[in-house]
Amino acid sequence: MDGNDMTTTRFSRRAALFSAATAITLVLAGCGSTDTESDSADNPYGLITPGQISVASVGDLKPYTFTDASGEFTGFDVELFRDVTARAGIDEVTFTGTDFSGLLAAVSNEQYDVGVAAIGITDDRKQTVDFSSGYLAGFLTVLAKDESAVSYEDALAGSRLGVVQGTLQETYAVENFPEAALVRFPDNNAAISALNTGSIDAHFLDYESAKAYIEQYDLTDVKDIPSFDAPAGFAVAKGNDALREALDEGLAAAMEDGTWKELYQEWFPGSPLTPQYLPKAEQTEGASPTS
Ligand code: SNW
Repeated sequence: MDGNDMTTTRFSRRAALFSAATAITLVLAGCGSTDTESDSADNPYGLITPGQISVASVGDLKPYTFTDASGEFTGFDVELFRDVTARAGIDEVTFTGTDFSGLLAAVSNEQYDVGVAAIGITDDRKQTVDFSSGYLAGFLTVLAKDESAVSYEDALAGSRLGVVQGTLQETYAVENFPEAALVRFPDNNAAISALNTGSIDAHFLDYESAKAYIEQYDLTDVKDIPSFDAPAGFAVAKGNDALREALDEGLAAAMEDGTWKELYQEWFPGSPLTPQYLPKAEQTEGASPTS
């Protein structure tokens, strides 16, 4: 059975369930029941499994989202998401590692309730999913073994440049590094292995992950490119407004009471704070992201 068959089966099952549920609702409605109201009271955010939120993520984007030694998901985005969902009264959160290239489609197909993986909000992606408000604005980084390996001044012409498929880095490279030979990888670990063994000259990824890999291996940050116009957000299926609004409310509360700031400083020590995500009383104190 291929992926399409599975999707079809799932949708037809859902359709069958839906018509069964509709029939029951109509019968109950005839008896004067308020079944529709109690349905939304039991599952106010339209979760696939009521009371439990399933999250599509990636396992190798340290320190945003990654699996620790015991296989547990953690990182800035993960812990912020747990905090935000707890505020919405959802305590059961299950994370699954997926390939980034299929992540938004999986959320759109309702295989998962949410996508959490430093996913930059863009108009392009908004055609597939809806997003919470932004919660993280940073840089895209070109990482190489050493400065002499590539020439940024020549827009990486002739260099073999790794990108993870489906990322903003891929889009940016196609537009801005036309003379580079792009090598697409399913995830960062595969790309970093290729960089370490010399089969690519550089890898293009998110700034904080680049920093983490620099600490782990002997690598160099060649260039940081601002991506503040595409802050990361939580992705939900199109039209799931109840869930999106609950996430927005939780995010606003986590920013206002200093939780966002605490998590940011824990996971991204030394990185500049973004003023608009700080408590209102502190917003003038923060460094601007361009400083
Ligand atoms: O656009 C940035 C945002 O400003 C912040 O720095 C967090 O990362 C971004 O959302 C970009 N992230 C990439 C993307 O959205 C890669 C995500 C990934 O590798 N999972 O395509």
